[in-house]
Amino acid sequence: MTGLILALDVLDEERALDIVEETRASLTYVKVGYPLILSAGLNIMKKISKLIPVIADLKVADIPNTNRLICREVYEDGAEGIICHGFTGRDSLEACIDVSREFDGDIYVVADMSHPGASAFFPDISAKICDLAVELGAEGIVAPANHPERLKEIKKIIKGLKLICPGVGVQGGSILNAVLAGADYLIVGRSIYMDKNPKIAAERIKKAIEEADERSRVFRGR
Ligand code: NUP
Repeated sequence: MTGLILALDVLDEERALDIVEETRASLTYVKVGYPLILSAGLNIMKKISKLIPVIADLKVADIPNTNRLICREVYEDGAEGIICHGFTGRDSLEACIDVSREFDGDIYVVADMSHPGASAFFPDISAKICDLAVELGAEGIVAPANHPERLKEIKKIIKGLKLICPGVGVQGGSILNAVLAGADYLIVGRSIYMDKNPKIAAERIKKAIEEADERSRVFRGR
C-alpha cells in the first residue's frame, strides 16, 4: 500500500499543528523542512512527533563532520527520518547513516529531483547515488513523482529501499503514474495545506492513492 506524506511547508506553528491534527488520519509521516523549522524553530519537530512520525527534509549536504553534527541535532529534536543528499559522496553520506544507527533513525537519500532544472545534472548521477544508498544501507530514496520514467529506472536498482516521491499535484505529476512507476510513498504539500479544507483534501488524495494501488495490482496481475 502506497503511503501519504504531508510536506508541511507552512510558516506558522499554530497553523502547522492544526493541519497535522486535522490530516493525520490520512498520513504516514509529516515532512518538515527549512520553511517551517526556520520560522517556528527546531522544537516544532518534537511537537509534531508527539502526533505523527516526522521526516526532516534538510537535504543535508556537507562534509562528514558537519553532517554528523547536523543529523545528531535533528534526531535529538524528534525526527524519525532525515533527507540527505548523496552527491556529496560516500564519506559524507556514511556519516549521516552512522548517526542514524545511533538513534535508530532513517536516512532518505535524494537521487533525483522534481523541478525542471533537475534534468541538467541528476539523470546523469542518480544511478550512482542509488547504488551508494543501497550499499550504505539507507532506508529510502527521494525521487520525482512527476517523472515516472525516471522513477521506474530508479525503482529497478534500489533493491528493497523505499521510494518516497514528491511532485504530484501542484508540480504536475499524476498519482496513478507515480504509483504504477513504483512509488512507496507520495509526498504532497500545497495540494493539502493550501486547500481551504486540508482534512478533506488529504482524505481525497489518500482515496486516489488507494484507487491507484488497486489499478496497479490489477495491472501487475495481468
Ligand atoms: O525533488 C524534490 N522535490 C520536492 O518538491 C525533493 C523534495 N524534497 N521536494 C519537496 O517536496 C519540496 O521541498 C516540498 O516540501 C515537497 C513538495 O511540495 P508540493 O509541491 O506538493 O507543495
